[in-house]
Amino acid sequence: MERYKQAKEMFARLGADTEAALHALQSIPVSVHCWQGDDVVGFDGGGQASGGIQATGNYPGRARTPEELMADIRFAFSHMPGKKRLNLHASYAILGKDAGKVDRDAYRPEHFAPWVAFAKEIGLDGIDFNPTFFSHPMVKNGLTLSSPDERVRSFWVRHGQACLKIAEYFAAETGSHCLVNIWIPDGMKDVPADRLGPRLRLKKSLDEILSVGYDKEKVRVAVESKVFGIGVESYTVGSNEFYQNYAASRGICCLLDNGHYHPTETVSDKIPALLAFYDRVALHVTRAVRWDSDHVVLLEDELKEICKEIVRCGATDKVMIGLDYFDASINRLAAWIVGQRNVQKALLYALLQPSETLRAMQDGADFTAQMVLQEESKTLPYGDVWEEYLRRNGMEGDWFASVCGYEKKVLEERA
Ligand code: RNT
Ligand code: ZN
Repeated sequence: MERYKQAKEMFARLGADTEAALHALQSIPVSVHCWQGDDVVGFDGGGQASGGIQATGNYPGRARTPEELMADIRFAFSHMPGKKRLNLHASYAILGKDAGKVDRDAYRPEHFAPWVAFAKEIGLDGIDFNPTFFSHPMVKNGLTLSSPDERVRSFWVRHGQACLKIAEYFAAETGSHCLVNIWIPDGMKDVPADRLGPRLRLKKSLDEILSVGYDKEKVRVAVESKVFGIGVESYTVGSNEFYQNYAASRGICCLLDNGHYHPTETVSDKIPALLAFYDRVALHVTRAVRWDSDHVVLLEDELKEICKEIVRCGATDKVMIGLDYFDASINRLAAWIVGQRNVQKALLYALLQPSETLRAMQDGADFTAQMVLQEESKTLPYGDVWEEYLRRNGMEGDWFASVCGYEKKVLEERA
């Protein structure tokens, strides 16, 4: 408390309001991915993730059933401050008596009813959704929506359509919008002979999915590009240029995953570029390390830069923040909590910038003062404001000790 008071004064001197920042932080939703809890396996029989993504490691305690995953989410979320949404994949359908009978192209809202009940029970802000175009026998030769095989292509179109209906159900039940993010693994390991054909088929497939008719207020559709995947290094059908043009021409939005670009490209710079044209931008916050795009989110410079852009563009309600990483080599709940808290920390850091002053300096070409203020602000006591945030959220205890206790009591029993 004492430290917070001092910090408040120090920030005020540089022109930042800690009370306003704490207030704002409390209301920015972060959509937490369900798939960190079980290494992207899901419950519909797909098994280990495929399609150029991979969860490596075999730390004990992976959630194997909906009950286990829900218990883990309930526990992990209790250590995540702020507003939370749940980000589900279609492969997390709870099929019950339809298991083995109903395939992904025919999933219905009822297969997700337990998730809705769960989201309500733990008081979430909403549910977001992802059709699952991987880990399934109908992925043929690495292709789904861009497949030249009409049986394959149409199967995945039906899957996309089914997911829009399920998203409408989520929105109706939760009273909040539902972001539907389309990512497909389609690509080639080696030099393709035809780069246009698959893209034209993808375009046609997406149009067919969107033609199903859905409530555009409640269901927000996004497309997620990627530069390459494991085993799909030479060509990605759903590239950045393809999806940005697709989204712009169809009135949907882009999802930027910060693990999906060339190493010197930054999502922080792409956010304001897109906001000049789009009402909304969706994010997958992750951390790329060499060939992997999905390491646990740490409090790094680019994460701070991303959050600064969201805040100083006045876009906290335009940028839909979601998490996307999966680490099977460490305690999965700790991984979850570390990543979610780091996004919150980076948002707090951004909210505590003297943004207006800095902007005026830039416009006045006072670049020296701008640099000085930016650098001075870096060593202000953000940690003390963060501690106050945790205190106000009733989360000032030792969360890691609590996770270790859960590991002993619950996770180790799953062996
Ligand atoms: C893959 C994409 C995609 C997935 C999730 C599981 O590279 O980032 O978003 O990680 O849908
Ligand atoms: Zn992603």
